[in-house]
Amino acid sequence: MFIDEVTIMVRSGAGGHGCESYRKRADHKRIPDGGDGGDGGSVIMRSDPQTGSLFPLKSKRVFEAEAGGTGTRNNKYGRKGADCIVKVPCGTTVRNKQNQLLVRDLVEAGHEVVVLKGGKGGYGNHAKRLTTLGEPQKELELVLSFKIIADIFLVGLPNAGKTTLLKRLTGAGVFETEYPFATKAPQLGTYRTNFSELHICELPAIYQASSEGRGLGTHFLQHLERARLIFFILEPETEFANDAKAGYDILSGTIERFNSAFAQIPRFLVINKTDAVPLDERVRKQLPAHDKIFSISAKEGTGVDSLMKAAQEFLGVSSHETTTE
Ligand SMILES: Nc1nc2c(ncn2[C@@H]2O[C@H](COP(=O)(O)OP(=O)(O)OP(=O)(O)O)[C@@H](O)[C@H]2O)c(=O)[nH]1
Ligand SMILES: [Mg+2]
Repeated sequence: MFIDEVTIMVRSGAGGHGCESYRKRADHKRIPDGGDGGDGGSVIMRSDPQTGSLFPLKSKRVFEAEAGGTGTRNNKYGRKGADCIVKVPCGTTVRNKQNQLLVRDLVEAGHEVVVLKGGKGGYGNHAKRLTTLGEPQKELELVLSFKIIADIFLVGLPNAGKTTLLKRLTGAGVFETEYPFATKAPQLGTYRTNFSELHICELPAIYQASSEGRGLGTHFLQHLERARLIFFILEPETEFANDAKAGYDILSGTIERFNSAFAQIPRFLVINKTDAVPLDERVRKQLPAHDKIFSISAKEGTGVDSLMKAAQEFLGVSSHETTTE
């Protein structure tokens, strides 16, 4: 299941208490020998490329680090409590629920933030210090929201062939279906050549009434925030629009209504299924001239190589071997 927002409770480990103890020397003098308490564990959030969504955090909502051990006699320090590491997908924003302030944006793999530092252990009475208690446990409620990081997003009307193209490009374990609205959540795959990798994401279908919350709604369009390039997957003929131009208008209108800043994201217009229905030249001329237009068949593979070559060039990744002299 795909979850893009979740609220969790995190608790740091309390510091262990310092120990008050005395050892009796041969001359009967009492020597203080109480050890310090160990520090409590911290709660750390880490972005992890192996974690695909916030779903694993949904069921376990409380994350707690270990408390530090109590100091003991004979100058023995308490054990340090283990940290609690919460793994989140790359692209997770962490906010404090109470004040809504941003704690950190965890974008790159391995980025970390200490969201709650463990309590300091108390002093023992060794070295003639006063014994103190360890710092208590602290807790914090955090709202995590996840935006997919991908180079290319596939958006389109229902049944346009987004899944078919994703599967052809990335070999992702997704399956095309004859019925519309089959893809209910964003699907990810990696397009690999010998020289580079591109992350591709199919978003669920958009149609005329999506903005009113019908079909699958438009909530998932928030993932376009970090998009570098969008492929608008269009069809020469579809039951959801009169022609490719009308389909394009629905997609671009819906995306721009969702967030007007998304109008700036570069787009390629990809007319699919041209094996079955050729694109009418008249319609092609109506499509916006400033966008790049490609005719492909995701099913048969025609045109897909030139589409990806253009995408790689556009994104500045190499599509061929470069030799160094
Ligand atoms: N003839 C032809 N059929 C295609 C092509 N690409 C996809 N299809 C067919 O179109 C139907 C829908 O394909 P999907 O890839 O599931 O489409 P989608 O855009 O992911 O659909 P939703 O996720 O349900 O919105 C399937 O029956 C595919 O076999 C193509 O290039 N040519
Ligand atoms: Mg699909």
